[in-house]
Amino acid sequence: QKLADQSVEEETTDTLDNGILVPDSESVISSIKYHAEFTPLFSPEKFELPKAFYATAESVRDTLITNWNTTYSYHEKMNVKQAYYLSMEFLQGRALLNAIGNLELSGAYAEALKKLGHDLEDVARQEQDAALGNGGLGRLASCFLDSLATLNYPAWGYGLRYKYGLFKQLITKDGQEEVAESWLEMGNPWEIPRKDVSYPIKFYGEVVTGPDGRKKWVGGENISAVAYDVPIPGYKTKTTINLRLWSTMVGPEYFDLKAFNSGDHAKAYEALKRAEKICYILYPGDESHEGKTLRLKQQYTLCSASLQDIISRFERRSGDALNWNEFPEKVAVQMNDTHPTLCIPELLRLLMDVKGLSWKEAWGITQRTVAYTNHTVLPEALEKWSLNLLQELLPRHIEIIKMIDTELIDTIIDEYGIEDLELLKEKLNQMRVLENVELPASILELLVQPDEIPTVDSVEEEEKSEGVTEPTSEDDELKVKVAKDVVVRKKVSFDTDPKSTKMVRMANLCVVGGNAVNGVAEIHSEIVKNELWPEKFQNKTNGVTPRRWISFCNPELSKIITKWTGTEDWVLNTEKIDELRKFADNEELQSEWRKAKRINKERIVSFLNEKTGYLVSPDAMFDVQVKRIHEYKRQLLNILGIVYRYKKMKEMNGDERKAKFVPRVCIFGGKAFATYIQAKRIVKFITDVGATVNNDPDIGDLLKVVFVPDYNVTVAEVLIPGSDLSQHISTAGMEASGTSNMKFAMNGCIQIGTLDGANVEIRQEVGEQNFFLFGAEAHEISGLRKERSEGKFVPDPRFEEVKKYVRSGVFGPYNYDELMGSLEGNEGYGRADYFLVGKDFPAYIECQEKVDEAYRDQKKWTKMSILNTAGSYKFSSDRTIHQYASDIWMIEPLVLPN
Ligand code: B1N
Repeated sequence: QKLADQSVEEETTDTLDNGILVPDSESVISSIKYHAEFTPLFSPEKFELPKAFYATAESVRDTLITNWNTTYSYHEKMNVKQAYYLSMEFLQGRALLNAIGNLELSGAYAEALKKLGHDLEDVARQEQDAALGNGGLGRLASCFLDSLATLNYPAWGYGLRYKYGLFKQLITKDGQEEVAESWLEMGNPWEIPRKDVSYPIKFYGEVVTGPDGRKKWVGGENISAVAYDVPIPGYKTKTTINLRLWSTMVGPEYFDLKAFNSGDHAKAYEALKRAEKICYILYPGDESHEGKTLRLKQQYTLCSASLQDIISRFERRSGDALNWNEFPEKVAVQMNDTHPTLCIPELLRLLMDVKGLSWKEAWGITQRTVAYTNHTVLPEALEKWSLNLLQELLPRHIEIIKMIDTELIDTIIDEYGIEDLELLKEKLNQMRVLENVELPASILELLVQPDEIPTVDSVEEEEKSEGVTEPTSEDDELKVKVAKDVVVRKKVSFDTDPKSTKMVRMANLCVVGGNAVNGVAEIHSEIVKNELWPEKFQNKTNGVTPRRWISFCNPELSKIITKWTGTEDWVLNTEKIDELRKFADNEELQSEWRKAKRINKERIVSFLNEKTGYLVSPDAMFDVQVKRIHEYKRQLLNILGIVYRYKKMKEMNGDERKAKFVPRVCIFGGKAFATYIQAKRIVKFITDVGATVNNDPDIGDLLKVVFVPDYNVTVAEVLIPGSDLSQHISTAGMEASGTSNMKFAMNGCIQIGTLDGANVEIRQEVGEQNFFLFGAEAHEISGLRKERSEGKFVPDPRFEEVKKYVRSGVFGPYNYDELMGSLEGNEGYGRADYFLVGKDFPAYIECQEKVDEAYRDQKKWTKMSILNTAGSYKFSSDRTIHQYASDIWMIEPLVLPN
């Protein structure tokens, strides 16, 4: 291979009307060749797939960096208000096809690679998923970045650069096994290490007061956060925003040379290891003290480094006109759930202790700057940190948090008064930031009426009545104080329990500290609302990017949408997709629609075959539930429904079976948190059912059950386009929104679901008759649970039958007592069917019969499918981002000049 031509720009042949230069395949070839030659990762003679991927990615990265620089300089010059999305998770998936798709270079790259002897798809498959997230919350952050760039909003993402992302899931005979995923091993072509951008981060230490009266946090453990920038290209725009990920390290001065020379190598590296450990893995288990400290260090690193970066940008852009009161006019910080809550005390600390502002000024600025999105109402997921741990790790922040708590108590007393102390007590317990912490003395004093305050006389009077003849103390003042304290405490009895831990409630801190609080779907936002600041509470229904989740993952369907809506504009203006509605009965569209689905199903067939060895028929209905494994998401309801179906099949002869049931391939996928035993049992159960059913010669293609290992963004991109039915069957009121439900609807999959999260809005948009609804509603749940725990629930005989069948051992030797027992609330199994699987079971299997019936009529089914796609346009993350921009962040798009 000879040295490639480096002058890509000169060979550029085309300019689009948005000013973007489009290189032709020849210039792409020379750029790929150039990088193949100068990226000496692989053998120089050959141009095999891994090398082709890295060279291609490097070549795309050149364009990204050019656009990234242009965007940055323009933002710097215009100095407009900018939004910062802080998230502990970004679930980016693969970047190559997304980048060239957004840059409209897919054609040029496919052609270039073909000439170099490779297929673009094969090259793209070389890329590892960037899995810096657990599930919906992290993927939402990534969809938001795509929309922000596409819509030309001045915005950045901030996160952590975990060395190991989400674990890789293996499915073995024992169920799930976790393996570390080292996605950075071969190098990450999409990141730009910024050794020039780093900030000091401190842990532990102590707070002292300086001669100027300012508080100073000194000593402790000191590390640096170093930036890695990931350019995020928008679709059909030059705007390329930044995802800045922090990595942690220490400078060479922390390398203990003395220890090293004396042979104590471990000690020499101690500080370095301690610093690097912070960014080793996504969400370390937090059962242990060590784990908790590490997670808190991660959260604080994200907050502190990002805010120092934001503040230094604000100062630089302000120049001589620096005015701290204008900070909220230039900066909006969005906290993705409570994980970055420390932003609030950290911004206060930086403004007061470093920049010298007063408490009042700093508090006002902080409240105007930050906002909070809530993603869950599950009590176990609401973050609380022990006061002692925080005190130890972040001593200055705990002082600040106590000040916030005290102000909040004042506000609550102002709002509810002190007449009804029971009410006040209830409100304080609900809303305070600190939990199980005594009220400050100044507040206790407020709560006593003047005529209740003891005097020297009244105290002596009381002493006499209690038979005390000698005065107990000479000090009248002290006596009165003690007596007063007793009165107040008795009266208000804000009893703290010395045995339980004092806690900091992060959601409460976010609600006081932020200017907006939003839920992620209508029904969820209703649940989240609070009465003290009604004006702060909002809804922002989630969305997903139509680029990744329609255009790039489903080119077959995209062609059809473009043809029937007459334009490609729908990718940016999804409301155009609604035009399909009027052709829903059109036979030509219907036949094209089915053909596209068929192609996507065939892709799934070979994918499943490669991953699991099972060979399924594309003629069957593909019935899919893919999401994190969680009891509230009720994979157990799904698999028990399948077991029931299997049992009924076994009771029939071949002809009856064929007449009654539509052939189905039931596909599951999802990871269980490594320490979540019950979730892991569910995985094991599903694979056991599969092993029995799939090898049963009586059943053949009528029923297959497949668990796809290692579900991730890339697997979703294969499964979603080819699904017929998708399941979103959480216990009502428990799934905040869900986002895969939106992706499935966009791809013409029909849903079976409960009235939960965004399902409610999806059903409204696609039409009730195009959605299979079943199950109890959110407002009924607490009553049903009560009934359940009082033993008043009478289970449907079909539910009893199915559990008995499982226990009979048809699915192998594994002991299913624990799993089935959890549905009954037997002694030792904890909450009695808390997720109400038994309650919803009959409605669910009856609804599944309706699904079969509808599927038999392919014309009807196809119409429903078209109407799902047509009605899904609201769920573009472009819509969501416009709403955040105009209702919370107050930012405007800034289009780069040509
Ligand atoms: O956030 C998604 C929603 O669509 C889902 O309904 C919701 O379950 C999900 C602690 C979470 N809520 N909470 C989390 C993630 C990681 C963690 O450490 C909580 N994820 C959700 C997007 O709004």
